[in-house]
Amino acid sequence: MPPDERQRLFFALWPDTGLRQRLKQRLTEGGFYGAGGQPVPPDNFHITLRYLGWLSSAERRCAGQVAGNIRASAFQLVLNRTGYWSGSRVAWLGADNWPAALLDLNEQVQKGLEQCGLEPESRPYQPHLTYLRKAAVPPGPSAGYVPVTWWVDSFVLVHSVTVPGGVRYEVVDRWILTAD
Ligand code: 3AM
Repeated sequence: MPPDERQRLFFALWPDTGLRQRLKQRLTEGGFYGAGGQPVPPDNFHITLRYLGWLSSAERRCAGQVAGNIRASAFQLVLNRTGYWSGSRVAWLGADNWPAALLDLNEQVQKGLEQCGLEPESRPYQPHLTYLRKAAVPPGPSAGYVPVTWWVDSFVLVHSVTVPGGVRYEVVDRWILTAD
């Protein structure tokens, strides 16, 4: 990357291919695509850990060093509920209970990034997996949705590239979470 070229980046939890298909299948079977809106392509499914915005190469290097210094445990996520934010018109999958290990990972990321001179995230962390954008009405109660279990043993840095008709996400780095 040329030194002065900025990239739009974020840290995320990144499902593997099988999990992406399982999530899509559960959403389809539960009728959650029936209420209109713009489905997120399964290849783009993720849970944002921290949105970074447009970073210079030096900031990206710093963020990478922060990620490399993190010591956090792998954890199991049970995505057992759906939700909808009327402000952003986003429909999402979430959980009634988030593991302490995820919140610890998020905190380490937030704290570490302070040393990169990035603006701290002002909003509280609300983990979610967006599956529908521009949804005009809530897609329905969680009742028809069958929970999906996800063993999370890494997190990634993602480059968000605007393409005709949407966005393409490219994983540019990955860090392993410990097994304990
Ligand atoms: O995790 P989701 O897909 O809901 O909305 C953007 C997307 O959220 C969010 O970062 C994720 C990866 O693009 N995002 C985009 N711009 C943002 C901003 N300025 C933002 N989050 C916070 N501040």
